[in-house]
Amino acid sequence: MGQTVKVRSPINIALIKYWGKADEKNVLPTTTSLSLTLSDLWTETTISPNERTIFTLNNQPMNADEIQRLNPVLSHFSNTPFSIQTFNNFPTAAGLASSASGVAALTVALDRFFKTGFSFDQLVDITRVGSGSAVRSLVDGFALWHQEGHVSSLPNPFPDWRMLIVVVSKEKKAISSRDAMKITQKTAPSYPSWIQQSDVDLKEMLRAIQEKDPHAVGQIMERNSEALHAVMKDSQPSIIYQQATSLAILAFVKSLRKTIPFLYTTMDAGPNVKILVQAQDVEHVQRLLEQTFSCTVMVSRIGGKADEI
Ligand code: 2P0
Repeated sequence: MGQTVKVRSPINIALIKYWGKADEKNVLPTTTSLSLTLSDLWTETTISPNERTIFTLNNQPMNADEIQRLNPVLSHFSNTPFSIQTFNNFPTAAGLASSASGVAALTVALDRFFKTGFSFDQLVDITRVGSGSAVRSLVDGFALWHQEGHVSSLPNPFPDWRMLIVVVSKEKKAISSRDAMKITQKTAPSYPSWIQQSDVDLKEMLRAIQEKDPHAVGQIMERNSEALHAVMKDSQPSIIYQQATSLAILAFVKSLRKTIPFLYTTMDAGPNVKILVQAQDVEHVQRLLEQTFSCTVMVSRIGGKADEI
């Protein structure tokens, strides 16, 4: 410990979703998930020596609940006091995976600050208990978070891809992913078949990546997202993150495909819609979405991982 360290972690968007834990204590998922990081949407965490430990998020002191949630990560490091300043360059807690990039940045920053010498697999184990999907921000390319807990990656053969994020709402979500996935697992009659279909989707996705078939990747991503929202809806009570505007955007994107064939959507635990698009079409699609829905559309390049800057 000693010098100030600054770490930036990109968010990640799952193409094959994670939704449920086989082992809650060790945060082992019921399915293997696969994602890409977005290099232009990130969390930056700065750790400096300090007389007492303080936490800020976007320049505001973090509340006790938020700090408590970081305990499973913090407990692996020295309790020598330090200050942690965290900044997100995107709306926090709006289905944009802020916990994933936040926890990935925190783990890597603590590791560098205290010069722990943890191996990559040890960092994955520590990160995972802070937030399962955070482990997918620790690697570049297509990140695979395996059912057994470890992480691997595949090179991304599609350098001209971009991701658009249509911000339908910046509100904090009504129910956390952590609680919502528990409800789905316990109550959705279709949860076992969701697991089976996820396995099929993963196998086909890996083949599509290997064969460098962008449309197959997009189609599997879209159907995997639709299945996630269907199994959420099947929970009792129903979990619905999609808003009327989200559904209208999904339909609009489908209709745009007649003229721009490479456009595929995915959604997470929030109302915002993510669209996979080719770089050459970004400006046109962004303008159409902004004009039609009067909402902000963020654009990101793809790639990157949590690392010191
Ligand atoms: C995903 N989500 O694969 C899925 C799709 C949201 C929808 O991973 O309980 O914040 O900390 O492991 O990682 C969000 O869940 O949950 C998530 P915990 P996490 O991206």
